[in-house]
Amino acid sequence: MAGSENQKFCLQEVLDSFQLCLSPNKEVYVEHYVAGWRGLVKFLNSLGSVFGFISKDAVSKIQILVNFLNSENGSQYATVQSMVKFELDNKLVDVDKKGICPESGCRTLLRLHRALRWLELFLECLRTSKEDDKTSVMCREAYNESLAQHHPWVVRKAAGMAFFALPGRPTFFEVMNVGPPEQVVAILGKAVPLISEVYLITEELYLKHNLLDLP
Ligand code: 1Q0
Repeated sequence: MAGSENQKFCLQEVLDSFQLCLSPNKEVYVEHYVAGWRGLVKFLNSLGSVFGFISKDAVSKIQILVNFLNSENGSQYATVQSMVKFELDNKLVDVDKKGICPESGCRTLLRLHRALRWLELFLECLRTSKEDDKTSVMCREAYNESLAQHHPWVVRKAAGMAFFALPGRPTFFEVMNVGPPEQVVAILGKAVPLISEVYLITEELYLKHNLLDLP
């Protein structure tokens, strides 16, 4: 994946990845899940270095999951469902306290999963926004309602500062690289329910196995 974060972003690619994420029996493919995040990191990188600390964290989490996929146990990481089963059955998850498995697949994916909720809220806001609505406000509101609850003060502060550097809605839509605003809105209309479905399936799975607070 070296260098792939620097290529030009296209919203359609992200949509395709999240579309491929769900198996016929509604399991979540890790490969396509991380591909979706890779696409989003490309977008973030194209917004400038202010967001470097965010994309760096996302890239390192993507890499942890890719390493699992490429490991000898790779097939166990094919779906989020099989990953959860494999790691729990083999005691590869720090269920209570950070310790033996600080970089388990389950805790790593949980961080991206929480960020996916932010993305869902943000994209829905963007989809229904008006021309002069501020992306920074939409982004902050979505963040406060989701990810912020899992971040310490210092990260919340840094994120809050970065949001000020977000470009306005017109530039944002341009960077999405799918055509005129109506087209962006149409694609967002397809992307948001997909992302929401992937989020809900993962949320229910983690809830069922009591994994939503993994350290
Ligand atoms: C467009 C603006 C992007 C704003 C992203 C909002 C999220 C802010 C997150 C701040 C993260 C700060 C870095 C460190 C965080 C970690 O401490 C935390 C916990 O991990 P750990 O190992 O310490 O327990 N990590 C996380 O919470 C994961 C955060 C991942 C954020 C991934 C964001 C990827 C960016 C996506 C750009 C999306 C653009 C949306 C519009 C595109 C249209 C489809």
